[in-house]
Amino acid sequence: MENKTKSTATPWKVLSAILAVALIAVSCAWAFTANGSKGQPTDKAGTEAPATADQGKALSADKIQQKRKIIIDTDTAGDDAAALIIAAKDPNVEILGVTVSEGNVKLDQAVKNALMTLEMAGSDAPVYAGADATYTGNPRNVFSVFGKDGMGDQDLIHPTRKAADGSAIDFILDTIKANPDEVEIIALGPVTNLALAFDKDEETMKRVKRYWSMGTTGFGHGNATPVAEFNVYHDAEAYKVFAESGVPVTVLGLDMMNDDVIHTKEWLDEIASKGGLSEFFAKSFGGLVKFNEQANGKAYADNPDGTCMACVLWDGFVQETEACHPVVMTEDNETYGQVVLYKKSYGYDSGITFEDYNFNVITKINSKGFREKLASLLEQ
Ligand SMILES: [Ca+2]
Repeated sequence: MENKTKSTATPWKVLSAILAVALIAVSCAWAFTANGSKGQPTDKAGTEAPATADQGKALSADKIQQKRKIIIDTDTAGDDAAALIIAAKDPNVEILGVTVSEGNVKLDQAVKNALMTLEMAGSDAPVYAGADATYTGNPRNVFSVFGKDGMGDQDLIHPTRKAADGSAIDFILDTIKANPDEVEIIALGPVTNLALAFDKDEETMKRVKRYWSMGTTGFGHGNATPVAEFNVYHDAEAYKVFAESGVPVTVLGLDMMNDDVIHTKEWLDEIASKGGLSEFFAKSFGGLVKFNEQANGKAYADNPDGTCMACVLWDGFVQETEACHPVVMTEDNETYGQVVLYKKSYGYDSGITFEDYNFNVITKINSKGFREKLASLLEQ
């Protein structure tokens, strides 16, 4: 019996010892894991923090790579300035360059306006001078509703930088070649620069990730004529090259200018009183307010280019679009600058259909809070 007892007690002790060692091992593993999953430290909120400074840098580099790469093509006046500010203040955007053409004002003035706006907004994005005449060379009316200098004639424009060397057209093509299918181009003026770039190298222009255009009347009334919007009317031949090339374009027309994206004189005065970039922004609309007061009996300014940039950059701003085939009218008559938009979703009595419906025309925007968001960006 005694031997039997001894013989059963010894394996029990061995088993106990094994269990004790196993428990210690499990405890150590738990303590190691609790110190930070995957061995990394946690911050006070319990979220993972980069283990080393190098890893932190790598994360930042990733974020920079994920930024949207954009080129802004502009004939800089007041509402273009608003668009440039919105883009310059967006941490998720890299402005690769700003290309300028004549339009609202002559080329030299538009370049200075772009440089000054970027400087005020804290951006050192390069500015390239482009077309100083229309696509055909025929002079068009350059009367500016934004004042003689395009920025309200308030003595706002004293840039310390100069335009970058080289042509805007070459800059556009070289940048697309260096970043194929990654660059978005946002057109805020007559698209003369883009049309010239299409002429020079259409294949490269087809490697743009997405085009955005503030242009056309949408499905509404024009501002240059009853059927034409200013940017198209100023250089319809250029818009024809651009629109009828078949590249996909998201289009903001004039019909989307609702009360939320219109600035009253009272609101602009309130913004101007804040000084700094707010004052610069508000005063740049002074010419348009004056024009509307005299021509339309109301002191207000709409902001199509600023609204277009919100469509590009603000999540959920664009709510609905309509796929259309554009035909741009260039005959020298009442229809000059009209863009006929054939809806893909509509069956026309004529039976007419097209191979491509490359225009996505915006038909609904979520513009509530546009002014408030803009005001807060201006104070950043
Ligand atoms: Ca413009």
